[in-house]
Amino acid sequence: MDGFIREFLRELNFGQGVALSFSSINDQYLALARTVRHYLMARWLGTLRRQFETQAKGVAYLSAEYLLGRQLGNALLATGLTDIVEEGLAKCGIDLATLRAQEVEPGLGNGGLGRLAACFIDSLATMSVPCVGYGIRYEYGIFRQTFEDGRQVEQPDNWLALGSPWEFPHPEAAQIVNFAGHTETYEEDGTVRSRWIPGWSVQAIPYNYMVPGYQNGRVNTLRLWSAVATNAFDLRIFNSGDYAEAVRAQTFAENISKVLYPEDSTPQGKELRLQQQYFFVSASIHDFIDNVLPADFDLTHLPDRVIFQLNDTHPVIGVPELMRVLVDEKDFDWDDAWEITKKCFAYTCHTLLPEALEVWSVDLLGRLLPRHLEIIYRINDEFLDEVRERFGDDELRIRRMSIIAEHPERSVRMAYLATVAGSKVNGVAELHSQLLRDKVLPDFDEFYPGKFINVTNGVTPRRFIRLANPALSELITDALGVGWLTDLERLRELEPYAEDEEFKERFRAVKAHNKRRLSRVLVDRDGTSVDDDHLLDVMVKRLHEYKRQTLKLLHIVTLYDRITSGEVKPADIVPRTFIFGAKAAPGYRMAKEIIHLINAVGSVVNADPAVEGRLKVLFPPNYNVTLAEKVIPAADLSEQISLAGKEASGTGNMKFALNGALTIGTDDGANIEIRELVGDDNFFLFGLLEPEVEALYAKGYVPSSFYESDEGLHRAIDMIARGTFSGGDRGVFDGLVSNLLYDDRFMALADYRAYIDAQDEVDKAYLDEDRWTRSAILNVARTGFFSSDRSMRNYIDRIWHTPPSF
Ligand code: GPV
Repeated sequence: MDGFIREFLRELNFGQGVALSFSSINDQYLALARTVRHYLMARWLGTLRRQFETQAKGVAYLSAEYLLGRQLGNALLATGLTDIVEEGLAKCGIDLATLRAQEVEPGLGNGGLGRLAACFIDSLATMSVPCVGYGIRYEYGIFRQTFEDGRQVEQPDNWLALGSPWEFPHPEAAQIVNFAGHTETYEEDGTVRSRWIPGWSVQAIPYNYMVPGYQNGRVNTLRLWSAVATNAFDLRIFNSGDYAEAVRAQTFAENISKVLYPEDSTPQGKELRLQQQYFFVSASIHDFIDNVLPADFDLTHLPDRVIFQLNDTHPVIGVPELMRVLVDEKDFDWDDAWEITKKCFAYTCHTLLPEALEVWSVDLLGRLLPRHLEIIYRINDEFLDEVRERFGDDELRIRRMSIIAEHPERSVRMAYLATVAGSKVNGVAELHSQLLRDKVLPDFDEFYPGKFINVTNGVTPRRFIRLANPALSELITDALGVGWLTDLERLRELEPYAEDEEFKERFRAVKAHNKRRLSRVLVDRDGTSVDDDHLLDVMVKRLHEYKRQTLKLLHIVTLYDRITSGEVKPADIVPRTFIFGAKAAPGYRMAKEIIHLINAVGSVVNADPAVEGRLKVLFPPNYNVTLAEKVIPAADLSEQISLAGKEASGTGNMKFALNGALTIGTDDGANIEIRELVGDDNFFLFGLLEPEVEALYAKGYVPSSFYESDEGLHRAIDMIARGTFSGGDRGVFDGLVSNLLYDDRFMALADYRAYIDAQDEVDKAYLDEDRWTRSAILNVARTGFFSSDRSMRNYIDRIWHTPPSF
């Protein structure tokens, strides 16, 4: 401990340049972060050295998003230093928790997809599998959400403002990334070759982050790219005296990594976004070839050294980029290059929503990346030749399968390109993978037998159990001993404890403790609180119509109606606190109206004395990883109520179950696998099944018929329409109400009655404390499958073939 104190004070004095007695909390946080970093450094350098020596095959995970969450707690956990640091700081009169709270989380992702990437790299480091995570160092991450009069207002997320102690910039390892210009052919040794004459370029500066394994001596690397103007470009204009133009050029270049697109599941068809994608993928592929491989490496053997995993379609432009590098820069012939490329990529699809399948117009691609467009055309021509060889001149099939779509405008279907190039294509939960094969890409499944597989998502137990829920972790360790955190199926051994009275009592105490902890956090940040004796009912996830936050609202309005109409006495209902957490994409109008309605319902319900405090609706703004770590461990009920067939997997659902919340959910995504594991008695299932949804769409869905025939629904919708939550103004939620009654794409009204009935079952179950506790313990005991360590084992065995290295 004395060693730690010395190092810490040294960082404070020499790194921050302040004396302890004059230091701010931020000084102390930065000094502590750098001190903890020292303890990981030997492992990091060791990992890099051994990796270079062994030249073992590794994963290059290509992802436009990494939703990392705070780093300090995880770094302390990885080193096993938490206790020493806590005591050492206490001797200096400093509270570790205060310093941890000072960290601004790097919000370099939107939601599930970005958080999944962060869980995966954590698991790979913990399993000693070589991996480099590649992505973008956005200067501004996901916006900070505030509410004004109940409406979402976005603030910039200046996460770097107070210092960024976890990153290591390496300007000397910059890559040049080119754009635009034209292509030309030329002759060399009697063969006609192509080359790209780019129009402009930027520099990609890598910033390295440590990805520590859990107490295993390994530290992998996350390498995020930042864009700056090339010096040459800059200086030439500057010297010509056009200073404004020089500044403009710089701004233009630096815009590329300026801000994360706050879209979730819908591609924003903007040129800048395509620039971002090519920027990080090109820099990453060159970085791997130049800096990870030895200088004399024969790229014929590239597939023995790396697999580039495409996290959805965002990095798919890497496919033509690798082809371009091999053919244009490294003189491979086309066929050899294609054989190599096909083995080097694999593709994960994260959606089924047709509007979320990314396409780029040929016009834009041709302007920004002319050589890549030529390469994509050739890949497509050769692919369609193969299709013709197999199926004859089936023109309809050819049109269906073409990587190039002709309508509404000529464009490149990035998911098709990824499927043709990828050695494997995986969905993220059983149902999703099945629907991907049967509904989204059936021609490709027929054409490529064995290419489509499932890998069900997972979450890291280090962050989402050990760090987020220390009280539960201690209880588990008391029962099972150590070792479960890296072998999460061992949670099964908790099953007998579901009948153990003392254990059950302690389990309830853990929940109560976590609720009080959450309550303190909410008091601090928003001046709200959670009542101890309330059922805590939580729906946290991006705001999306398909996820159906409106269905949750209809339930709350129905309960409110039961009270205000006199149907039930407040004292006779199970008291509940509802927590919503959700950001809406800034341009997604319906999502923003739903946010407004949640806040409006909250204001009315929370203030109405008739409710006698038995219902409470909280919507803490700016839901992020940091808040998730406090909310999830406190929850009793997890809301996973997407329309069946729309949520690819969900990963929040897994975090809740592992923390002992019961799920109320539809037969969708990974909910299905959760229910199979925990058992019907410990899961509240409701709603249409996916085939029923399809049948109802096919026969013609008329939402208003449900409104007409269900009194409770009728009353709930009328309350909203009448202005109950908008001071009598009927206009405010008119758009939302009309949407529900006359469109309701995601069938909230069709599932309303089943949902309300299931919620009434929840109430009954909650009143039986013993039964509830038993179910909650069984949820923990039976969901060890959802560790991202298991997901990673699946990827390794079925796709990557990258065994643990050392
Ligand atoms: I596509 N997902 C996301 O967060 N952003 C996206 O752009 C796309 C998908 C999510 C899915 O919606 C979740 O169901 C899934 O659990 C998650 O990706 C991780 O696979």
